[in-house]
Amino acid sequence: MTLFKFSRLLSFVSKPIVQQKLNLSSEPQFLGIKSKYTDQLKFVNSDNYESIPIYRILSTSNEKDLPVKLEEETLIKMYKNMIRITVMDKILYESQRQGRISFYMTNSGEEAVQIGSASALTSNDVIYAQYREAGVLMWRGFKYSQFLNQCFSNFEDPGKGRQMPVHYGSKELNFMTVSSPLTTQMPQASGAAYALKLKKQKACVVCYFGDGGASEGDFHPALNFAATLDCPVIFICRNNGYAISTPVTEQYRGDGIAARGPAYGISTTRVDGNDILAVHHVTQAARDYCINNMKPVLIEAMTYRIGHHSTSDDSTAYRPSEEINIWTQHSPISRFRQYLEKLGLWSEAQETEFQKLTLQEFMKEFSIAEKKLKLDWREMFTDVYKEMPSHIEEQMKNLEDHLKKYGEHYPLKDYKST
Ligand SMILES: Cc1ncc(C[n+]2csc(CCOP(=O)(O)OP(=O)(O)O)c2C)c(N)n1
Repeated sequence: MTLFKFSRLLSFVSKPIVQQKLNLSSEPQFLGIKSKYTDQLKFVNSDNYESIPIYRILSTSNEKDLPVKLEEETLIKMYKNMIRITVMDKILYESQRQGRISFYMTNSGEEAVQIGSASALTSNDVIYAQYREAGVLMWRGFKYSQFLNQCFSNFEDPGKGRQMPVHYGSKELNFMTVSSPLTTQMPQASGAAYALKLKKQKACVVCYFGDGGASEGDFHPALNFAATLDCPVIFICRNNGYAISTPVTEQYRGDGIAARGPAYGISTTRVDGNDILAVHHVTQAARDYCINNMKPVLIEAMTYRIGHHSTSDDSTAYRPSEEINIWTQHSPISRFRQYLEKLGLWSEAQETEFQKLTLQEFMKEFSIAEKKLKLDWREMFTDVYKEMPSHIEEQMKNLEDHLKKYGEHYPLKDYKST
């Protein structure tokens, strides 16, 4: 005992004591904080905090010399994709009302956030979405038939008809499959970005989420891990004013979502989400920064959810219809269309023609997808684990026996059979 104490004392004494002398009267020496001392007692709050401005390009005053230079072809492609989303939304929304699909969520009002950001990325960038980002997938080349196969849960849905409509995913297009629990994709996105960094890939992860989602616990580790582990991930918040019936005024008291970025040490900006060129520009700049510096970025895109939350919601029960009308008139689509018309790149006649063709094309795919059978019911038991364990195999067998006896009570004709 004595010997042990003595040797510990010796080792302590033998180490040189290099303690820095703290000078408490001048610069603070606290680890990790770049602050000054002050003799003024002050609380930082919304009265003295300067709100983060909203970056925009498409205003009436400065449209001659925009900081974004895009080929005419690209501008038209961007606009056409915005229209394609609205056509798809209209048909799928109405088809849910007719009971032909079980559920749907529209994207109206947010087409510019989706197409503006997607068009600034490369196909190597990995997407983690919430559920209101169909345009991102569309920009990447997801076909009408693919959207439809998922919504109809038919045998050609790569998700094998297991999830609700709009829970899209595409391995080929680097778009992770959507899942319902809000914000679980956020820490996963940080992790995926960390993996990209380890693999030294010149790509980033882009993670979309809503203003409501940002109140989830998972938002915080996602941002903190991304910052502390220097992950090349762009977080794009679609701040559309509502989380179902909860307005943002009840969601937070701070300066939106953007204000939280610097608190995590993340480069942050706020953009007019109804200005497609501004969204494109910030996403492009964020991507460059993210990949060159191996650091995360937070973008808050200010927009408005013009449609109902989903087909299970009637938003006029909690917000005035005048509010919806105002945003409909100033929609991201009408703003971009005005710009293109001024450049002579679009016209009323082109609009009518394109809407007509898009509708025809979509309806053709719709009737094909609607008629397709569902997968063999046995697929309900596969992929729970990679290999099917014996107890699940037994459950499958039980159902098989059950259907042999009582099959007439089930819609088996809608399913493929082996
Ligand atoms: C963990 C979790 N809690 C609650 C829900 C139910 N829910 C689905 S969408 C939603 C609102 C999300 O709002 P926001 O993130 O702002 O996205 P928006 O629908 O406006 O695009 C809620 C509460 C859920 N899916 N997951």
